[in-house]
Amino acid sequence: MSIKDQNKIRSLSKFLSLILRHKPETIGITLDNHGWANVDELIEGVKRSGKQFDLDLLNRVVVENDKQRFSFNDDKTKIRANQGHSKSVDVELEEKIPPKILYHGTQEKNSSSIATQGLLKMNRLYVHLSGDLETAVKVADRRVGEKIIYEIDTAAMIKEGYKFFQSVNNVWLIDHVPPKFLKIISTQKNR
Ligand code: HQG
Repeated sequence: MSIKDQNKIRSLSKFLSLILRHKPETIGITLDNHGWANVDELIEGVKRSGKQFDLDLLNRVVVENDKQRFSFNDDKTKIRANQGHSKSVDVELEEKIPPKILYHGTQEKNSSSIATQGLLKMNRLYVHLSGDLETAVKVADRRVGEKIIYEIDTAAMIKEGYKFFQSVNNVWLIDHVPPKFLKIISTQKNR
């Protein structure tokens, strides 16, 4: 696949994340209560917005996606984002016991607020955590600035009755992580 081709798919993926997680109204469509968009309406809407788009490209965005961000329903008439929403939808997340440690990467500038408030979901429906350190570092590196990585003591949280959910693309999600369960494991310059 050429770089240009890869960039086109990546840019469409970003646009679909906007539509299917945050602002379906951008292309004049709606999501149902479970976050599903009608595939035909989505394709027509994206085309109306001026982008070249069709079912083949949509299939490629879904299949080639590095994080498997999107899923079709069984008969491929509907599509939704697997996680990351700010729009209030129920994507039927599975409640699950996580590994003993999960990770969260962010910017150092957030650390004093996190020290007092813990990890908050901010504009999304959940706080996003990862099962591996590498992913947390990548998440932190999405934004400019010194990064900081937290370890979350999930075993202690489970003992206190906290519920964890996992999306179908393996992102760990929770409502809130209070500061007492957080441990800073790395602070370093990234730019
Ligand atoms: C921070 C991407 C100050 C939090 C990624 C984060 C992820 C606080 C930011 C997914 C805070 C919210 C989500 C507090 C949390 N005070 N700042 N008390 N509590 N924050 O984008 O986790 O590629 O909503 O640390 O890979 O960065 O789009 O969350 O920095 O999985 O699929 O507030 O988005 O996935 O930012 O990223 P975000 P996130 P995709």
